[in-house]
Amino acid sequence: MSKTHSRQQLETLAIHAGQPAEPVTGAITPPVFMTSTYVQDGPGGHKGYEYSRTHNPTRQALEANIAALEGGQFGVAFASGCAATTTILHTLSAGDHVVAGDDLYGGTYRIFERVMKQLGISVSYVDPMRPAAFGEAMRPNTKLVWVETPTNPLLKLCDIAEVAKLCHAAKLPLFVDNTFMSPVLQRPLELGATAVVHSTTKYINGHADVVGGVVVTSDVALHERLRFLQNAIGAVPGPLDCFLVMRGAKTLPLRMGRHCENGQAMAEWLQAQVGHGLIERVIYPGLPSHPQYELARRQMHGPGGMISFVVADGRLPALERAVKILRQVKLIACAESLGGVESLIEHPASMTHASIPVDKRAELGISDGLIRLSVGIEHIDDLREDLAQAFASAE
Ligand code: P1T
Repeated sequence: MSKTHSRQQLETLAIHAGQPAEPVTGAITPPVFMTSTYVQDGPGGHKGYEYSRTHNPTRQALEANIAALEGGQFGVAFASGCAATTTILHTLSAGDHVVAGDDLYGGTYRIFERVMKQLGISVSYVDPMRPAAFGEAMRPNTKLVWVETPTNPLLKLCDIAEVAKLCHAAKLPLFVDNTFMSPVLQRPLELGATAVVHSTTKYINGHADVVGGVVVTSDVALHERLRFLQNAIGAVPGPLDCFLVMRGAKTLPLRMGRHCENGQAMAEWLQAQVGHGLIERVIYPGLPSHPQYELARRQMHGPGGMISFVVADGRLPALERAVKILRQVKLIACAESLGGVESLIEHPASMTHASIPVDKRAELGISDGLIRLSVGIEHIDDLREDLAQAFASAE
């Protein structure tokens, strides 16, 4: 990020960072460089672009834009959030060890357990709400610390600054998956993280039409290694996807404001129903009932649009009630993913977190009655009305 960038506000950076007018025509919008290769004058006679897996101007524009939003120097874009995670983990070697928070997106857990383990990389999972736990789990062969905050799906928080202190003392890089917050609501690099990871599929793109990922860091050596691996492994996003994510990112600050307003209003409405038969518990960092409400206020610039709630056993068991609700919603879509303009609802135990073994899910608290709601930016009255009619079906 240039000096000019650091003086600008997020609303401005979202629209302008990494996107100067195109030099040939003056086009205000970055062109989609839909090309696999670049013509050279002769061997080695290129203009800095040889092949699109290695360099693509549309991808570079996106990388610069997201880096500026996160307040980092370098962005490295990937074909998905999982591709970003996998490529990061390829900075490790057999025999290395990772300390990670114990509540993670199911696909991230699957990469740790069913992809990296086979390659000789081990992972210890710790309670992300207890920073000291990260220090206690570090071993001589620990090479990397990984957290999501808020976690997916239980919305536990991790004190990034505290964990960063422990990582700095141990000279370990701290990676923070900031997908649930976006750079608008949480600034991990400013809190001491080495790198930020995003599934851009979610809030950054925001329109449910792209799968993508990005890593942002100001660490030169890490950036060089990731840049090498991005090209060597090749999990790169196509130029049209990069263009779409960049277009989505222009309204990120505006959208996050509405996600927070709707999220807060929805969480309060749900909370008011606790104890009346259907809803047992609501988990949302903007509610004083969240066990880390104070940390949320300190670390986050807004509570976000993700709410989890637990349906109680009634005449029917919680699982059946949860399924009824998810089948009955009409405006809110029953679907995996989150962070788009449209509201989505899902059942972690059978959908996003089905790849976590049953006993592990039970241990973590991902119960059969747990429902996760990604509150979109529709009118809150319409969203509440839809949930109310779906709840009525599960009485
Ligand atoms: O889906 P993909 O772009 O590969 O991103 C993976 C990923 C990484 N990190 C977090 C915190 C995530 O939530 C995800 C993807 N999550 C979902 C698809 C979901 O519904 O939770």
